[in-house]
Amino acid sequence: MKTIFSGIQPSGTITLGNYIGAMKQFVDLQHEYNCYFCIVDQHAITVPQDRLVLRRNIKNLAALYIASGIDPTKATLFVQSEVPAHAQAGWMLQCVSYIGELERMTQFKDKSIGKEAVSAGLLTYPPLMAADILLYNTDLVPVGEDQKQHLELTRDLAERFNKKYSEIFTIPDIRIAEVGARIMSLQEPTKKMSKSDPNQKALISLLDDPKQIEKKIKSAVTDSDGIVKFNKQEKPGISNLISIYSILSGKQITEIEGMYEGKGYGVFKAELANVVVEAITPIQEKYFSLVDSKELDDILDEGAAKANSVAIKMLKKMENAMGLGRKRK
Ligand code: ATP
Ligand code: LTN
Repeated sequence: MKTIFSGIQPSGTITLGNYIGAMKQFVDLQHEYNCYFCIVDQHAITVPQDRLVLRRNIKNLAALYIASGIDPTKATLFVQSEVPAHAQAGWMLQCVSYIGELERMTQFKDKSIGKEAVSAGLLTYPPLMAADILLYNTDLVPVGEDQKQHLELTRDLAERFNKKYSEIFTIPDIRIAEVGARIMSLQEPTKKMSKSDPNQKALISLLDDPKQIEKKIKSAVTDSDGIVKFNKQEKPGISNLISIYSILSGKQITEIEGMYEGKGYGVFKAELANVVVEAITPIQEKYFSLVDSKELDDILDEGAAKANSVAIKMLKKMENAMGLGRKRK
């Protein structure tokens, strides 16, 4: 069985973008692959986090993984900081990364724009991500489109390490969902929907209640011609809403365009709100029964133990290849 690794940051409550672009894919893939799904809390602290909120978000995310359909008896679900090999391997991979290539990462540029102080961790985030992936002999990494550049760097780092030190890493492939790889902000439809967006109206969180969902969709920015037609370039707002409708309902885009011909945005938005509520209500019900349970802690303990036992083997290979420590491990 081939291996999959992917991670989501506990930097807020996951959005419809994370669900459609990442989690929904994970659920489908868990039956065919040996899967590791990670709550990447060490990535989340590359930007300031409140300690208590971060702890809450870690548990929330774990519960949402399972509520969305991840089966912990099939996939290994764990918290990154509970497997120390990630930070250790991340350091070694930082030492094979060049500052120039890290500065070219668009996520680094986007997140540092206009900030007075930017952490060094925000710059050295990609080698930690590479460590996450490479520790598990990963064959495939399912992510949203925004992570493509980080994955290309991961592949470069693995090849560089293999050439310079020892052929120990599997070169991972990237898998991007065919549709929904980039769900856009409801307020600025040319920007991706992000869970850490300070403007709550720009995102739908998986824990929003039906009233909030209805309100946010109603106030989503669109053009003013009132025609429900998919055209990403000229009508990015309505096209984003049509994509969400299509993915969550299973209906083709052309079918949706036909259903709302001549009806205007009001009717379309009201029905889209129903589609979204219907899709996420069962997830919320499962989430609430899990989030503060001992069952969830047990799942994460077991996940960390399994991940540790696998990751430590590759970490030792890396240390041997680079000559760290006094003797062969
Ligand atoms: P942050 O706002 O803290 O940067 P984020 O919402 O961008 O977070 P991540 O934790 O960085 O989310 O990403 C988790 C997964 O969700 C990744 O695979 C990422 O590619 C995917 N993803 C994030 N945003 C979207 C989006 N708008 N559409 C589709 N996929 C997305
Ligand atoms: N960088 C990713 C989160 C992430 C990840 C990973 C994704 C960290 N480590 C390993 C896939 C594989 C993000 O910001 N979405």
